[in-house]
Amino acid sequence: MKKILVTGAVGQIGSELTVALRKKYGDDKVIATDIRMPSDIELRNSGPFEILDCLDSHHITRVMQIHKVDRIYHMAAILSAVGESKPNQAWQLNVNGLYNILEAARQYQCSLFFPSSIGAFGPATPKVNTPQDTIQRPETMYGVTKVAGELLCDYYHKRFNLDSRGLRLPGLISYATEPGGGTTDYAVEIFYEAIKHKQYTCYLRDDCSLDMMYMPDAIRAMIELMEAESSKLIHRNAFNITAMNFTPSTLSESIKKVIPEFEISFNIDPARQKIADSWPDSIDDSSARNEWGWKPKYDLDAMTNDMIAKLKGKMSLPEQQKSR
Ligand code: AKB
Repeated sequence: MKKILVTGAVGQIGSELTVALRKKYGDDKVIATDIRMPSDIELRNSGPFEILDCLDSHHITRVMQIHKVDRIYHMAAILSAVGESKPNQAWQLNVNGLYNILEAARQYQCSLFFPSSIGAFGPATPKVNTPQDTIQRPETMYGVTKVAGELLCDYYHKRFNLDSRGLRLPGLISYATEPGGGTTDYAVEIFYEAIKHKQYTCYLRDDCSLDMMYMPDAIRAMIELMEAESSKLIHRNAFNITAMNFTPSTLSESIKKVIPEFEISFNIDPARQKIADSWPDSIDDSSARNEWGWKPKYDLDAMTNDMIAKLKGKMSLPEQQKSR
């Protein structure tokens, strides 16, 4: 029976991934870890939780030994916008942290999930329908760490036969835990503001096209990839995946169908706009579809409807119950 370790379990992806993994494999089979305690009561009380810093290699191996871990979802990372303001910390956590996890996975013969990103592409990458195998010369520290991560995971697979697998995730939209420090965070913030104030000032241009995905699809993709038949995986460490493609303008049109009074305005943040401009407008995920059957469930309007319904429910809860 699998014992799964999740790093970064308090973050935007980790918090929902931990709950989904506990539902699938059993509460006691999933060890949630992070450098901070979760405020979310369900996450804290539904199974084992350990404070763990991925830069502390001895502590990683101790936790793995104690819990007899045989699969790792390594979600602890610094995102693109924060990575540009703190490049040193981004390298430390995103590359040295991953290296420590890879070494522990090799030692204890664990399978490993690594989240790469559309940020692993750069200005020289073909912008539209970006192929699976293409130029990767990112100009952000976040992108540099993601390419390094993809290569490290490939290396450990080829050299040590480690079962490493990964996805190039697009921007993720979720209601349970807010994102922090990303370039695509506007696509979450906009929903909170639409419900609270019927107005949102966006820091990206109205026509800035990026690939996106609703969190339930992303969580399912991570679990399905790790369960996929190994022999079918050609691009095991960095599958392009996407579910939808929109601009701030088209997202606002979708929100207006549910909240007709909603208005969007723009106050461009040059730093985050520069990052977004260096990423693809849209990516081709046919390798994921062909090699392990990837298929998203939520398109833009389905995501918008669900997001607004779920956020309204969450916002009407008493303060202490709002973290999920
Ligand atoms: C970010 O904006 O940094 C992330 C990503 C696309 O990797 N959401």
